[in-house]
Amino acid sequence: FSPEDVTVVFVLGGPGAGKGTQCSRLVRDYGFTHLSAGDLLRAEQDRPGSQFGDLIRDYIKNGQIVPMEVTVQLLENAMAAAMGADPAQVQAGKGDLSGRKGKFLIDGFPRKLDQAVKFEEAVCPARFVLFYDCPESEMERRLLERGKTSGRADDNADSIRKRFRTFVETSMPVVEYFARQDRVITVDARPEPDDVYRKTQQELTGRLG
Ligand code: UP5
Ligand code: MG
Repeated sequence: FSPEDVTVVFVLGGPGAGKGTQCSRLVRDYGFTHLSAGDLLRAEQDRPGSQFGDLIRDYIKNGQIVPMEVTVQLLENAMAAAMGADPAQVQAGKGDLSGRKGKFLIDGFPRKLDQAVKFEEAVCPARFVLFYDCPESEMERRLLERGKTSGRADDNADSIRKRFRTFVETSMPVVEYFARQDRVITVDARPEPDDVYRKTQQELTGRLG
């Protein structure tokens, strides 16, 4: 996809930082398409006939990062579909996406340095990164609370601990990589959702368009 036609913003932050919560507000007000890598993986896991179902289930439960071939493919397909193209045609190199426009929030991806490099090379460079910064104690509180009703297989104390470890060891280096390139907007994720959103909007002023 060409960056002239397609706008990509990566939305990053630890597990439970509020990425999904803020993305839904941004979708409402700015006309983005929201693509959560985690949601796409969970949908693929539950898709009858998926060859990756068991693999995805296993990785998510253990808070580990699913091999990027799977995730990049799901994101690319979802982007093509959102722009009205047939993903199968695009994969076969036959779909013509030139001139199609799209604005995407890519939530929870890239989580590993090689994914960041690969995606920007193979799919589309990101405009910038929105990073929601939240202490672990607060993220843990939110996830345990959500776990009472979410049905998510990774919203339990054991999986949460593993997700935090992966975030610190593997995903924070991605944020630091973009920060070294001056491409990160950091937003304090501790306040109430509406306050975090107001801050997000202030930071975005002048950076979209
Ligand atoms: N909440 C939100 N904002 C709040 C606020 N300001 N104050 C108080 N409460 C707030 O929010 C989490 C909870 O907190 C909700 O109950 C919300 O109401 C409340 P949410 O907006 O859902 O936070 P989010 O950051 O989206 O949390 P999520 O749990 O989705 O983050 P993860 O990054 O852990 O989950 P994700 O779905 O992205 O990934 C899950 C797994 O998929 C990964 O662990 C990994 O195994 C796999 N994965 C990959 O392998 N590769 C990928 O590229 C992506 C995922
Ligand atoms: Mg989420």
